Amino acid sequence: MTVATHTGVAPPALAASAAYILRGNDIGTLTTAAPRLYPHLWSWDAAFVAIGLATVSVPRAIAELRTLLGAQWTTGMLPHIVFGPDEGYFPGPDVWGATTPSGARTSGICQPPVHAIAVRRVLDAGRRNGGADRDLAERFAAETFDRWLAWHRWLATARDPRGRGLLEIYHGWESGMDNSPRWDAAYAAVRPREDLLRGRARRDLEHVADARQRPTDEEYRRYLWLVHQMKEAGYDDDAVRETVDFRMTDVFMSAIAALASDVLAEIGDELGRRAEATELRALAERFRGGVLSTVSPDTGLARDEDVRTGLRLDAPTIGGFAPLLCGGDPRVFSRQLALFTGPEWCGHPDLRYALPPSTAPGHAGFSSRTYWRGPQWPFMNWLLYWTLHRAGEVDLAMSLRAEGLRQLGDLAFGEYYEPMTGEALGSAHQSWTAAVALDWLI
Ligand code: 2M8
Repeated sequence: MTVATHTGVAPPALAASAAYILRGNDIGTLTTAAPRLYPHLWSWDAAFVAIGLATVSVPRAIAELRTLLGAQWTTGMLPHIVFGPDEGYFPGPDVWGATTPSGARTSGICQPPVHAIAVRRVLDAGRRNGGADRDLAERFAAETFDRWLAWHRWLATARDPRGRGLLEIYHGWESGMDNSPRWDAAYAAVRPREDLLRGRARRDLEHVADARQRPTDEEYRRYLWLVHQMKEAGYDDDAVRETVDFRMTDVFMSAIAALASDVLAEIGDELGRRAEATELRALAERFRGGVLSTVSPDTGLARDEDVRTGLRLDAPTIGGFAPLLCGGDPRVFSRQLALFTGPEWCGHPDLRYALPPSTAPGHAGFSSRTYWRGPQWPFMNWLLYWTLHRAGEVDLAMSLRAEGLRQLGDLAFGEYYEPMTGEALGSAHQSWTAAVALDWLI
């Protein structure tokens, strides 16, 4: 289908540029999340990268996922960063101090479990292509199924110890929405040691045009403090849970766990793994129930909870749309659809493109140029597009695709976009941005 982009770039030119970006960020075994700002593999970025790569090379998409799996912890956790050789990121491997038995240098926390969606897309691409790609993709799914299952089981036990259907996170980085207003109240209670940034250079500020696009030093001190606490606890799941100063349930991550457990269950069925598929469907049900239990009758949005205080948090961010990902209650779903497309969100009259801002423009915590506090994120548009399409909301899904492609017509492949002007912000040539453009176009 032909979709005009805002600068009139033809779809083949956009697709070719996206493939060129991914090729440029490829250092062999991994695709860096971005060339300078993020010179390593990030867990959920890698899944979206594999989704994009699958359209042009099934073997290369599989290699990306294998690199991530090669760094899986013995507990089953997939770490949020797998470090490559570059020394230009802070906090790097020396700060984290985590090396797996296989020799991979990693961080000590996780990110949202979107990976089963990538396995699904790789399988679909392999089958579409046929021949060697089909064999490779089917072998890959069969060989790695137990590793993805171990990841989901780890989440269900280590991160949902009471079986509430709500995953706990111990760092805002685990949500992937680092400085979202979702976490403001919890971070306000984190009191870091003053000297934590002294003598250590934040490398991220070297790679953005304006420091206001990134978290503040005060926020970074808190981020580092939590890393310090987790390292002190030896990254032991039980010890971390009891000692860390940040302990939140994350509704968006829980909804992704529900969605991805269903997707992995479907793959399990195809592989003849019936018992595991049943187990995964039960997990999906549990997480769906957890997410729905948090929906505010007042706002219609799902809410995170501070486990240490029991308080539910009402910041109107994209995280509140978790039920759009996992479904489970038609009334909640249709209320969310109306809200999502309405004037407070995608239908806001000042938006350049009808795409979800990361924070509602009317909210006090909204900041149009600051990272997870307002900008629109292309990979997020893709995730919602894919999920809504799967749920039968084809018109809305196709409008997210069309608007998302128009936004990417500047060929900047920005990390995120100013919602009112459409300006690309953060890192240029961001891999997951290029990857979703490819999936949309090919
Ligand atoms: C951002 O997070 C990293 C820390 O993990 C950072 O700011 O240094 C987030 O947008 C996260 O969701 C993303 O996975 C990562 C790499 O793109 O960057």
